[in-house]
Amino acid sequence: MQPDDAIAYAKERGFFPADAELESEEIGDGNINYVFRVRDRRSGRSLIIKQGGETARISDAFRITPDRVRIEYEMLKRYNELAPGLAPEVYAYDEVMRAFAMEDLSHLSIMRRALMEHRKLPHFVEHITTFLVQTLFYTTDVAMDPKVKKALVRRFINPDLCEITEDLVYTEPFTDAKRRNDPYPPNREWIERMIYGDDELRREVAKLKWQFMSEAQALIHGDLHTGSIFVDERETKVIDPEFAFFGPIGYDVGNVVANLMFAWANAGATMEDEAARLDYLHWLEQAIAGVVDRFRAKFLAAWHQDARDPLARGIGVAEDYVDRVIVDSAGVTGLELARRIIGLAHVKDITSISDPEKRLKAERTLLRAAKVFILDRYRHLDGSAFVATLKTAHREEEKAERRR
Ligand code: SR1
Ligand code: MG
Repeated sequence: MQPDDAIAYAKERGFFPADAELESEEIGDGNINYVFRVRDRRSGRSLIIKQGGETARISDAFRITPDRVRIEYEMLKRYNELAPGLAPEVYAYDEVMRAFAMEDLSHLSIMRRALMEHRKLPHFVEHITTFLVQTLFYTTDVAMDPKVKKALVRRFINPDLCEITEDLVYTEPFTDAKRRNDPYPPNREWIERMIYGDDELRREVAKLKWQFMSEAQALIHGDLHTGSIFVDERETKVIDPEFAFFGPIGYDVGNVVANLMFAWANAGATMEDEAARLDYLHWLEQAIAGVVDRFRAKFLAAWHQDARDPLARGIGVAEDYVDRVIVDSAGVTGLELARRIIGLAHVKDITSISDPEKRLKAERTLLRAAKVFILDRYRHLDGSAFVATLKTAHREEEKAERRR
């Protein structure tokens, strides 16, 4: 689809009145899809049309089923039911065109950009933890009829998109198995030694990978980074659940946490005014800890209110379950940090750091933290432990820098 095709499509589908004067532009900036905004100049009304091609925007080497568009559309509909107000409204799905129409969120900003502009988002932690608990707890076997859940597992089998994650997140950053990693050249040798050269790290990553591939715990978003969230100072809207499938809850929580850490590294490297920098870093640290701790509190509250499995009411059962989810989230935090620095899909928070020394230091700080999140994930049980690991890695990198 091109912008003109999107106009023709919107007319044909009757999304606008016959006398509308439509304009269209391609606004996608993700790695996979082309996304069109169609707007009526007369009324100012607009909507988004998303269509799924056979390959990824970032590279034709990724062949991915357009069925992901159905998955995304159905997920967004579910989000509107489970977490009202925290996802865009969807209007219509077209099985033949593999396209759907949804609410235009142009009044909001992509969260990654907002954080790179050092904006504080006072409601983000509350919104995202509500989103996580509503969409994740209520799709577990603890809260759902197991037969209904199994039918959903079948409906959301998503092998192509899972394969991307299995390769790009769980395998290649630690092995360079397909020779397509893309480390920052001044860090290449350090990464070879500290990451590819670490056998214990690979052993722990292997355990996390088998878990991702086999644990149908809840219907996860599957790609919940800060490029998949629209925000402003009042609103939060989650988009892009095309990677959704039944997988480990920690995959979503860990992605949110890791991407706040990219913003933390960006702010540390780019904010020149010391007082403003420290203030913003503190806000991000509170957000990181807040995501973990508010997620835990809301998850337990939902459990105590709505768990339906008879075993779920046993003493300590809920606490053990959520502890495991937080530990898994620590592991995924480490994986996401590592893969965005080492692998082929980077994040602008890091690539936009223009001072080479500062970028090198930001990357090594996050990679040091990544190793601890993966290797010592079992001792990350609350938000303060996550922040402590990040700050310890920062201090260690400062010491190493002084020795260089
Ligand atoms: C080929 S897709 C690369 C990355 O972009 C998506 O947003 C996912 O994060 C994926 O890993
Ligand atoms: Mg995406």
